[in-house]
Amino acid sequence: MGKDKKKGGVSRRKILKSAAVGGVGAAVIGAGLAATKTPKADAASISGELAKVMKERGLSPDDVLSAAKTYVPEGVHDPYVCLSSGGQSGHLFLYGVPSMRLIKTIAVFAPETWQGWGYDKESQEIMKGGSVEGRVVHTGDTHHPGFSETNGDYDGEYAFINDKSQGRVAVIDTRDWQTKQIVKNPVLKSTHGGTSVTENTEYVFTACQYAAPYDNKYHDPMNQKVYDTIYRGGHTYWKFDRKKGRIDMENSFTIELPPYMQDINDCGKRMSHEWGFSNSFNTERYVGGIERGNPPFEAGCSANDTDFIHMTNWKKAEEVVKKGNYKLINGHKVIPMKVAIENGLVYLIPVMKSPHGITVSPDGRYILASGKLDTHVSVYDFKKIMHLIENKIYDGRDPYGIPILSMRKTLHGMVQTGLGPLHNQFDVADSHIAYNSLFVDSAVVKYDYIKLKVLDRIPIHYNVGHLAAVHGDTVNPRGNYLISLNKLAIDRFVEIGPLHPQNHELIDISNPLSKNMRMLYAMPFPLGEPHYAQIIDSKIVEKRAWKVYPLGTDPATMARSPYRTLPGREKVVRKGNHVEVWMTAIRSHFNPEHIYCKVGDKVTIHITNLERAEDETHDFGVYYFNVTTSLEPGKTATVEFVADKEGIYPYYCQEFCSALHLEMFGYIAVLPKDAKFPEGAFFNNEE
Ligand code: CUK
Ligand code: CUA
Repeated sequence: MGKDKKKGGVSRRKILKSAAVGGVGAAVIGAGLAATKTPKADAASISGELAKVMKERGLSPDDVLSAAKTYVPEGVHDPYVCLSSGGQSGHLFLYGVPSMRLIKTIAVFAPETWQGWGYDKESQEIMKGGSVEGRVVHTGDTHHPGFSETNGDYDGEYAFINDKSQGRVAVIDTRDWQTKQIVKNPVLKSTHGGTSVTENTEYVFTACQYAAPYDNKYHDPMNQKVYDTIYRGGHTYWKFDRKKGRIDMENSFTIELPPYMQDINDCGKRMSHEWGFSNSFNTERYVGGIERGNPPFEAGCSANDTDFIHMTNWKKAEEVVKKGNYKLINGHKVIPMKVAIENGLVYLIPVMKSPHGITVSPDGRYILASGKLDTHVSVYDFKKIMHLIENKIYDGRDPYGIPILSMRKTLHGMVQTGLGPLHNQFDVADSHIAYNSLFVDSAVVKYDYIKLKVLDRIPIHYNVGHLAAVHGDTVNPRGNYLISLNKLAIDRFVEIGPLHPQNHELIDISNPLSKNMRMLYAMPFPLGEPHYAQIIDSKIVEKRAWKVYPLGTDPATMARSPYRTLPGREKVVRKGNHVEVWMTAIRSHFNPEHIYCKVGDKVTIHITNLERAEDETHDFGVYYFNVTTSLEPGKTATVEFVADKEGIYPYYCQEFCSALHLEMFGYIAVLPKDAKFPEGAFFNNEE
């Protein structure tokens, strides 16, 4: 059966109103359902039916209210989309809010066969761009997605994502939500913090995690002196070229930092615009040695009562780099610590024991840090910080000479939220309301970060990491929904063995003045462990999304592919032992349908999907050669392999594109070296 996309659905294509439904009783919901689901039925009869369903399914009025607040009718778009990291899957995921319907896997650091990611030449080249010391590494650990921003709010044009495991950053273009670039940090092995962006996406900021030598050589990790002098962390500022939509490696730089494990980071806003902040742990510089009877890292790295917030000034750093005051290490500009100190680029502020999250308030004045082993969120006041910096009032220096600012003199105050506070998000600007995740307590706390008062608390299931609110880390948070990205999901979903999904719980925060956060929905997330996520207004991204590609587009460049093939221009050419094919695909055939080559030939197939109709995707599945691609309407993609074995290799379209989809196939015929090609094996329609 074919899929006729033209029929139905269109009339309901609207975006739900952004505001969450607030304060409706079950009876009103009955009427609402009547209005959207079955327009001809009257409200009274639906209410009767609703009561019956509630009874049969054991639903309370509360459950029904939650359902009404999350239900998005068939054919209606969600008002928001959530861009979630996908942890060890190496991907990103996009789902609608409040329906929690999964919309897309965005393949980034790891191969993904549906989209041909890592299996066609164009994506293989992008992956190669992120090579790790010369090796193409196909694993990734995505943590903190960040939308590009204009004036401190998401503009939704690009998204960035870090790979903690390999110290990489990727750029995604939201015209087609595809990865366009992967870059490897030339000096840092793992970058955990970030990606967070500066107010106008001048830079994408990532902080180091595990300190290591910059030089990729051996230096004994258990020798304290070696560790102290050669191991290094850093803050990397990746220059983003908005016009090209790519990171500009040439104008990116790293500020050298001590071998403390810099952790989560955030960019300043407004008054703190020029600064980047990160937390850190292991300011002890503990080198471990569990093998020799020493305490493990977990103990040695959390011995001190305080660690450091690191703050670096990218604006001044930019000038220092312009003056040539940097070292080139592995071809990358590094501002040595000494230069950074002399130029006032770096300061440390003590923060409670083994901190984790750090988030800058919408107005840029307050920096919220929470300590995993502390029960508080520490709220630092940027004005107090700047007062100390401007007057050079230091509490001493760390062993590397970096000025330390007094914790007492920079704190606005602390608010006790509970056990294991990790991350923060903000409610509508000027409300001064933030939400704090409590990993150990398995709860989310709503609090006023100016009055330092806890307002509300809700249990979650279980062990929450990050939180995401609508535009919740921008200058203009929108409130309404909060997602709790939980690590454990014990007992929440159908039992399926030892590997559990994570659990994303949707919480209603539509009334910032009310005390009642309200649990709405739980979504199992079975695709790697998400860390951070950002929720963006759907209207912003829908405006930008392309419906189809202009005919012959290479998504890697978003420009016309040199291999674009128009109907009638298909050809198969053999030069030496290279067979090159210019192929087209349209319902429901490939042209050519037969490709001849000989054992040992390199085979390159450029395929253009000639379709102009939306969602008429074809693709190219082929036996044995371990290549594939997705062919969205208008796209040109290339697969390449060596025909190393004699035989017949069927290929076909794997998308059910029409009634005659099964007939959309062909053969690659690999002849023995000494065999003769049949008549018409090669053709060339060139003018
Ligand atoms: S980290 Cu995972 S819960 Cu990478 Cu932002 Cu805190
Ligand atoms: Cu094209 Cu199936």
